Amino acid sequence: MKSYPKIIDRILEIIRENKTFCIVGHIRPDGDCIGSQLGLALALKNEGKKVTVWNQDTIPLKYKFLNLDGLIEKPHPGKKFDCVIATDCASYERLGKAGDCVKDRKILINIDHHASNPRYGDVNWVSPREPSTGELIYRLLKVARWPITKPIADLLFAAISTDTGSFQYPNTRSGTFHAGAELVTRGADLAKICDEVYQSYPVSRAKLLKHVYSKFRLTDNDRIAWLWLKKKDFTRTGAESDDTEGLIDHLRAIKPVIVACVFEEVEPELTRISLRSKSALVNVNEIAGQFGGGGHPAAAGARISGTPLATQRKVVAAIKRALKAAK
Ligand SMILES: [Mn+2]
Repeated sequence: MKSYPKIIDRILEIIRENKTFCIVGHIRPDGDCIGSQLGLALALKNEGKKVTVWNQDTIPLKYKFLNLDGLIEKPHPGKKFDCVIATDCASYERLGKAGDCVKDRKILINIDHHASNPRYGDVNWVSPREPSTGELIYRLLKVARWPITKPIADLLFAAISTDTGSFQYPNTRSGTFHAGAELVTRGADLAKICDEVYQSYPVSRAKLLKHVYSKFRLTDNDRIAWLWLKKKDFTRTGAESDDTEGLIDHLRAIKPVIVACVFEEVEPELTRISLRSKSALVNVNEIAGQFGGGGHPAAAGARISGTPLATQRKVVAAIKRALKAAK
């Protein structure tokens, strides 16, 4: 690699100096989080490190094949680590229980690509230009000249593929394809990964999709699409909260829609919102920020307290303001 950020050298120096590691990821882990956590874990193990991998939440069904060795465990208190590495985690709070259980450490490294990341680590490699944390881990391994084995290639390919919407989102760059190409050369099983991740939805998710298409609403000249997912919709369809990943893309894919928003009932007066933007002029990271959330310019989220109707009004109004300002 010709040139690379200096921070990589600093991170490699810390890794070389230490022995016990804990790699932590965010609550409700996605493909990028899981692939990055495990890909880095395998690489460190190959270097003779003692590695623990913790995530507060259960791995979604479609990503179970990535956790073959059962490396990802539930966090528990009372363990000591030389070095804790957080991957793909936009804030310390989003580590959930994993964050609570890794307080006994010498150093915290934060590797992430969320623009809203407040740089909560002792050492921070936060690169919002990168479409996935998986690509950051790939570059770390390249600079370190550590072997990219087939299992690592599978994990990093899954991470990059899922966070780029299969190499489709606009933040996908030529370097992303180079990384993907090398990972396939190193044995990443494209057919298997795509089958597990994109072609293996449970029937419950298909039922939830039926709900999406019958219940979504359009407003502001069809430039905003929004949808509510209530607890009863999950009970009725047998779907779980994990099954909601990617549902919003069906709203985003409607031609006139610029911003898509999904409201998910967490508790009667607590709503999780997901936002997607199709325009470089509308930054949903900023919209989510108004409600204490964050993410990326094109994809962000927040958790909002209050009645569902009040939340819906506030959020839709904020989206309308952003669209107006974008003119
Ligand atoms: Mn990510």
